[in-house]
Amino acid sequence: MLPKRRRARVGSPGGAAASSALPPTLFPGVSVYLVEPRMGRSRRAFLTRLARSKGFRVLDACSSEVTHVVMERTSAEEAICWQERNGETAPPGYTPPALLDISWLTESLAAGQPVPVECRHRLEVAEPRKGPPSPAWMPPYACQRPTSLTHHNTSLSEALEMLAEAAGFEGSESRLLAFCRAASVLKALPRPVTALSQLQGLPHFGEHSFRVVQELLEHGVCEEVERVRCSERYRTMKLFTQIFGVGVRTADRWYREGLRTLDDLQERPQKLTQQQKAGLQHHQDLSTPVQRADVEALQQLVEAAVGQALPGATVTLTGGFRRGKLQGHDVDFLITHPDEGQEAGLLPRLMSCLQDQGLILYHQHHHSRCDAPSPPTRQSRTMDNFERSFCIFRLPQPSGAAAGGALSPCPAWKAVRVDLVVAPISQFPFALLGWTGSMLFQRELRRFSRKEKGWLLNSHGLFDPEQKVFFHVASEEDIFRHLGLEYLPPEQRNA
Ligand code: DCP
Ligand code: MG
Repeated sequence: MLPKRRRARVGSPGGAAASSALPPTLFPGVSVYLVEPRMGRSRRAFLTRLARSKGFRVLDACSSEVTHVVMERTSAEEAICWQERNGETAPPGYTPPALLDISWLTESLAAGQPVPVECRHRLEVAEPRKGPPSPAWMPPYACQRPTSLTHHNTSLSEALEMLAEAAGFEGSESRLLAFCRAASVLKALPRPVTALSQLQGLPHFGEHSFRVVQELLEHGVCEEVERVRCSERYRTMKLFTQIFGVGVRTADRWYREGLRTLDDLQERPQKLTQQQKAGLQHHQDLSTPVQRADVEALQQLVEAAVGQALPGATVTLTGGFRRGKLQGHDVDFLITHPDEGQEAGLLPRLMSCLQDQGLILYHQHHHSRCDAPSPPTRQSRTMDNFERSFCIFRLPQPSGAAAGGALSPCPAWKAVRVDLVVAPISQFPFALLGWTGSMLFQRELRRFSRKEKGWLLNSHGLFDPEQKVFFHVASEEDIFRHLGLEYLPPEQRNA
């Protein structure tokens, strides 16, 4: 359903006055009619306005004056059925119009005049259409294909991911996933998308994502993306959810209460949890991306403290930085010990060691909620039960470093979000896989396990509910092997 503001505008393709007073035409002998089904009402209105602004004659109704009928994503068979239905009332001697694919119109708009009609434009030609080669086959699950950090379709995937984020702000998980999956398909393509025909046959490209890409290819901008990006709702939800400790539900409640700015929140400290207060207090630093150099400095500090708290314990960088990202919103570390059980009690000791060095501005300890892996449930598929600490580190800065959020002009430290997670060695490969992400890669891996194998996967284990057994693994490679998937290193999991 279109928002009210748009619905009101698109009642007639060219606005209320369009059919009664058509603008002058530059191209006599060409009268265009755009067929609405498949094209959609708002897109038809948009194209009508655009074509008229370039001097084309576009008729609102299909009459005997029409010379060029334009359809979108319509097969030759469907086009001919449409023509037969509409030809029933044609007067004697009437020459049927050309039935054309949208490519004729977009090429004509780009050329600023009607281009000659070629075979490839005609829908009544029931031969296979010539055009750019169809894309290579793309496996449907993101865990079945490598996705590196850099790719060929950044502006398209970013537009879809913004719509995904906005859908998430409205609590629409299914739309969020649909946009994320389409964006992820674009990231995995071997070349830039320059023509819509390249999207043919790709998985997860629904009508909505297709339309967004179409607008971006044809006009360089997508009206919906721009409208959402500039909306007060999106901007406020983005601002609030970026605060440490604030999820979509809280941000939505604040929005509905009329709060819009960080100052609005500061004025109501009684509304805030301790975590959110800490998040607000260090907001400037925390909203500045963490850099690689910070990650390396943090890893040294954490490794030294872990070595003191439990000799032999290991620290592994996970999250986006393990996937090769150069910047991130936080730093994720996974800690374990080669002897099962030795890791018990490690986290409190580690935290006091870090606190004694003045490295912790805030931390929240979450106790492990189970000792042994339990069969994954719907909830535990997204959140695991490992003992963890969500921290804000006070990271010393090398002298002369660029200013962070602290008040002095050349700050001696900056606040950085760090997640410390402790896993027993028997579950370590699953924890490593889960915490390495990306979020979509993990969701797809879990969906693949469930749908294709009938097994349940989470950050604790891989479970066969029929045999009621857990698979024992020694590495991430083992997990991919059990699932019958080609191993993808972390840098190729940027789905
Ligand atoms: N993760 C998860 N479920 C959660 C939290 C995290 O599966 N509830 C996984 C997927 C993430 C990874 O852990 O990719 C790390 O989470 P982050 O939120 O830190 O995300 P990234 O590290 O990928 O990105 P960044 O920190 O740069 O935003
Ligand atoms: Mg992270």
